[in-house]
Amino acid sequence: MGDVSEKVRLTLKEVRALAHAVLSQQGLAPDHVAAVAETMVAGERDGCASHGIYRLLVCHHTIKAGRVSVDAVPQVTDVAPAMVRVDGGGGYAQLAFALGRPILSEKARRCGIAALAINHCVHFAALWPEVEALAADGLIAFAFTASHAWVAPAGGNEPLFGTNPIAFAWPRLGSYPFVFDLATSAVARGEIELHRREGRALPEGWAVDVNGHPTTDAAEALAGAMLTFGGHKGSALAMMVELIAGPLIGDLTSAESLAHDGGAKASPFGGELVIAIDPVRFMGSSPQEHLQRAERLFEDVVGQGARLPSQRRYEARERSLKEGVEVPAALLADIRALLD
Ligand code: NDP
Ligand code: PYC
Repeated sequence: MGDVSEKVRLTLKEVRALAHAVLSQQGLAPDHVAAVAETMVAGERDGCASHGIYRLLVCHHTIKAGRVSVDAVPQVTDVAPAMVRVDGGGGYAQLAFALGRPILSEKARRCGIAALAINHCVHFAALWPEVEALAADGLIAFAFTASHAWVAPAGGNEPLFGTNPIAFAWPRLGSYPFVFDLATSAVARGEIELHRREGRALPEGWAVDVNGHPTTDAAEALAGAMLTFGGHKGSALAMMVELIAGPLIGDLTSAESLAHDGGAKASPFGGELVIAIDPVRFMGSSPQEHLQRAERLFEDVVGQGARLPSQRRYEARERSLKEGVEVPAALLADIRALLD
């Protein structure tokens, strides 16, 4: 391994071109390429390395393993006035979300609250781009997806839950939306993979080895079990995600996704649940007043010297839009090697 700290600066245009080149070369259909590349560019732009262009290596592996339908055409079903379903047909989730989003937004505005169930999709991405897009439509949004059984429930030490992220967005007056997006494990698995690539030790409390003993070794953690954040509380939330992004929408749990994978080590396969709320409908006769009260809450958090979730991300975005991004040279070399 070369100098793991060496970095290369790229413009976002170069990041996008690289993502398009790698994904197209793998035979991914152009509409999927555009949707998938954009989520990676967004990750890199916002300083979310575990879900930026590192994911090109993950997609390459998943496509090569035949675990994603490269030309899937998502099918939309209008299930009910407040529910739409998009069957991803075994393709990546991004295109399915792009098709479902305008329908979900329209239904949420009409009904006050609405849900989008995405089924049979391959998921490798962060959820914040999706809830942030719904906030741009003026909506409050939640998103949930299960992954592979990598995480032990609190009190156990066998992998059962996925890293099961929960994302939330609240549109704000005149600024970026309030967004959080967090794995219900102590950290996303992608972050542990990056630690392994770069030979960095893990903080304590992220994982146990195959014998159930605490470990700070990334390879041992990947072979053993990850831990939930906040002990039994994260465990309960991880379970909720299993239920509402799995059986509730007729899709796989993380254990079922891993079984479906059959040792291919491809990205998780299953469903995603997205819920959107129209604040204007919920807030009654004076929505502006209530949105203003929410603004005071945000100001009170920041006023204590605390930071809002996504503040780091938005600051990274401002910087990247001006200066481009720094990518580890070793990662870039591995990605470029896919084009040889
Ligand atoms: P982090 O623990 O880094 O961050 C989780 C959230 O907490 C972010 O919104 C972050 O904002 C915020 N945050 C972090 N530190 C602070 C702080 N000091 N004060 C206030 N807010 C803070 O992320 P995770 O490792 O949990 O997850 C990373 C990504 O992995 C997510 O985007 C998630 O969607 C993705 N993921 C995807 C999965 C899938 O199956 N598709 C599975 C698991 C994870 P900020 O970004 O500004 O730091
Ligand atoms: O980082 O845990 C993760 C993850 C799983 C699927 C996509 N990202």
